[in-house]
Amino acid sequence: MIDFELTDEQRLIRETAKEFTDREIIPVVRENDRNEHFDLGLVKKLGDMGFLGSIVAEEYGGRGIDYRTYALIVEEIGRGDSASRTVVSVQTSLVCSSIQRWGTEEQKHRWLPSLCSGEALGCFGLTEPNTGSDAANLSTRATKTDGGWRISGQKQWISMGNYAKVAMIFAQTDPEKKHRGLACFLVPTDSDGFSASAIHGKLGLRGSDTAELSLDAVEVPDDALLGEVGDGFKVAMSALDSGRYSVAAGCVGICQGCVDASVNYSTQREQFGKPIASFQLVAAMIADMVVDTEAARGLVWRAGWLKDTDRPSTTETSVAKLFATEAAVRSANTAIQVHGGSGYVDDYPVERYLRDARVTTLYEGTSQIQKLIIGRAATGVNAMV
Ligand code: COS
Repeated sequence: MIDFELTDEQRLIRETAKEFTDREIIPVVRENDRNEHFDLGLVKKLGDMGFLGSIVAEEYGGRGIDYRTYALIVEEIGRGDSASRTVVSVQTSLVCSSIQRWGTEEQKHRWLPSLCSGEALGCFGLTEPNTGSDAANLSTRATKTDGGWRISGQKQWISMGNYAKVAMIFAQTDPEKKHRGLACFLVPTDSDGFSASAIHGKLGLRGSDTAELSLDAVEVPDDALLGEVGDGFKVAMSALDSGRYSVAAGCVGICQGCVDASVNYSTQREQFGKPIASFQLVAAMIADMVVDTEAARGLVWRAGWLKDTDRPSTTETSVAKLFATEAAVRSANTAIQVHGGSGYVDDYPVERYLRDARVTTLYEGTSQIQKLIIGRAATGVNAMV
């Protein structure tokens, strides 16, 4: 049975994440956003707090917490700043959880402690200029050499790609095998032939680093393979099972931030001689945000409970991701409406919430991909072939 009662430990961790967000993140978020500044000092603090790789086992440098507790942390950080939340999600869910699940003991000991502490960053190189939703159809090629592999290709929209020490690179080893030919490699980013360049001009997530990666005949040894040759697609999909969950939890934070900001503003701001909260149309907007927040949180917690109890969770994760990301966009848009003209400038967090929320219905699987996954589970018919 799902139990909504938090344990004392979960309350403490949530409170710690909340205090950290209020003290360390919120005071710098506006300037980082304005300056497109990827704040490495903040990344270090996230690592020091144990917020990177927290679901990784303690023997590899993580905190060994469960998925529901992880969501509490991610929600709080997401309330403060989606750029910081992206660091937590990518590092923890896409990179660390993949290495923990698919890595050899040697790979786990080599990479996880420094990733969990924040000393090193990792990135997830799946998407390419011509490959987004159709993730099995990669152009990046890995060719066998004596004792290793040679990888060539381009990767696009890669969070933290300019700062990562290790990149998970998905590549095709045998095009005839389609998704069963894919392999994932742990590529040190200082390898010869590896380069990254920053992507600027984003609508939101301006405090987040986004890169295009280029691999020009990068040579890696056999032990860079994460999983077996042919496991690449499963490595990617299992990473996204965790990554989509984390994005959803971050969006609960955006929704909650919209409620908090709108309650504050509407109880202070007076028009027609009284606080605007006393107008029914304003109350209705706030009620919509509250409902979206609570529904999104419930769906995230359900997906987390399934993961914590080792039950299948792919469809429920898509449900949570679809609802929470769309709810965050809706709530941010509504929160701006509550704030009026003040919501349109960055004195308040709500315009940033809207800009930052917008990408969440795109990355880690668009809303349309989530609907196809949910629809297939409901009907038994695959609308993707
Ligand atoms: N975990 C582990 N394995 C999985 C899995 C999961 N969550 N989902 C599917 N697989 C496995 C299947 O079991 C199947 O294995 P076999 O080859 O042994 O049969 C294989 O992967 C292929 O499964 P399927 O053909 O069903 O693929 P899907 O329909 O699941 O995938 C979509 C198609 C479109 C859903 C997938 O390509 C996708 O999610 N695309 C979006 C990609 C994305 O999110 N990109 C953003 C990148 S991060 S910014």
